[in-house]
Amino acid sequence: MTETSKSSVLLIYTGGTIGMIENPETGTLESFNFHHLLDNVPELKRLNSTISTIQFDPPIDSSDMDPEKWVDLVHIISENYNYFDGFVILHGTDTMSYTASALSFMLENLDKPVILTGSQLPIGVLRTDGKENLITAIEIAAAKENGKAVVPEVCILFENFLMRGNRTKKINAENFNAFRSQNYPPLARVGIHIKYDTHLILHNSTNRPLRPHYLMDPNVVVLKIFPGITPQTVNAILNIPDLKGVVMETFGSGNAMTKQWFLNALKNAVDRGIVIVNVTQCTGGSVQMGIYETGNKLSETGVISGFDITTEAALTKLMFLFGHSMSVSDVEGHMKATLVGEITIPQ
Ligand code: ASN
Repeated sequence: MTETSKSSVLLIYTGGTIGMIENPETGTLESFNFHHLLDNVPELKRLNSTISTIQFDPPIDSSDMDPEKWVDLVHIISENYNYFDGFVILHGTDTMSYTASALSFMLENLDKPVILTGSQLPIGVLRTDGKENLITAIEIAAAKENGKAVVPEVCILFENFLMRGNRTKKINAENFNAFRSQNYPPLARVGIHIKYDTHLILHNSTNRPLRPHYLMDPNVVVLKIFPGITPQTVNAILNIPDLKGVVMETFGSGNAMTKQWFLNALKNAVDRGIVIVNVTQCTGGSVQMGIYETGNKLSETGVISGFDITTEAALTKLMFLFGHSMSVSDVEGHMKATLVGEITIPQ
């Protein structure tokens, strides 16, 4: 039986469409304040949990999210950690997968739920998806079994699915089902009941207390390969001053051009200590550099496989690892291993 009674949840409002309101003069959606949001969901008072709130001042569109604000979130969670059973972060959908990925690395030894949600339509709009998402997220953050959190992970709850945050991508700008976790099954399916798939959920097995991390190095970049990409473009990116890590989005199972200028540019960057992680441009599946000659050639340059990691998780993981001043070989070692369930390592 899942117990939700007497749980306390901290609701952190960062902004996003869920709390926006239409500016009558310009017709654009702008962030509004938290009280407006709560006024529109009187149902919250009927939940069994005690809910406390805190808001970003000012609330932001999630396009303005950045590593400093992830640090703010980590501060809020760690300073309130002992007073709450779970945390719900209301967040814009556009960068929600980046924030969920970053927090999964920054909150080491997490043993309480941190559930991100938001909506496609503002909460004051009649057909809003925000109410259901908010209420379900609180229910999940409050859920306990034998006194322990049911889902002690950083997750995204959106419409019908509860997903491991660092496995998600925003895949639709229109549908209410806006997120997918292609390479890992949902942790729960939300319908009339919330059905948890308990064997898929990670539990902190160390028994160590929460260890919050506050250091992220932004000297990373995404290089998306496309047919016709020029040497000027590739070289300009790989020679960015202070660049430490590259998430290289390649074709299919990790393939890219075999042109010599390209392979030389990669090898040269790797020799200068830049970590280049190969991830696929596809929304699902894994990099397997041994399958095709093209992938093999990439391997020979020193590019490493990201396996089935998402771009969002690879980028924030590089920021996190370099933020802790790790050596290149340590960063490479960690990129090839899973820290918090972000990669399926092939057997
Ligand atoms: N632009 C909004 C945001 O990411 C989109 C949303 O929340 N649906 O903040």
